[in-house]
Amino acid sequence: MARSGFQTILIPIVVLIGVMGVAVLSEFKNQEGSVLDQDTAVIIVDDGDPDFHIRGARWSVMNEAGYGADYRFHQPTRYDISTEWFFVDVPAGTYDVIATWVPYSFLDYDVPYQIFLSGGKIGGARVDQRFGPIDITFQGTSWNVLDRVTIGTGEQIRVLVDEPGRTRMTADAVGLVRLAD
Ligand SMILES: [Ca+2]
Repeated sequence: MARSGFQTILIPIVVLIGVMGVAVLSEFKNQEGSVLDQDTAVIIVDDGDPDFHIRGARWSVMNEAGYGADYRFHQPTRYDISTEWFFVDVPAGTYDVIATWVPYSFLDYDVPYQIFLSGGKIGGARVDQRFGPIDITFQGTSWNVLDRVTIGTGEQIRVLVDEPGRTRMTADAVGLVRLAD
């Protein structure tokens, strides 16, 4: 059956609108992602990075989950443990300190993340690692906001977890999200 003149015009227009719609949607997604990817907006220190430090025995590197597809898992031992995330050369400003971890039902329910600025403790939060973080999503990972801090020029910020050796916990990434001035 031959197409009418109306169909001949209408079909290409419908296809064109569909293609334009897909293009606009993908552009919107890219713009949204690029804002969060700027170095000045979010700074992440992951386990295994040079600015991540770990102390104590019976830590295992796990690769099946976590931010960057890795995290550390601690089995109980009699030696005390600690993990630290250092942030150097951070531009002055106000930041939300965020953390992610891989949860298991048998992990510690009271893991203390402490935040230090140039030597002094300025805040932190206690985390129940039986449950995963839920506050925000960034780069496909869920994070909790530990605290909000203001950093001056040249100050160093670090996040410390200091626990007895009997603790079952995981250590993954910690980040700084810069807030608008
Ligand atoms: Ca990781």
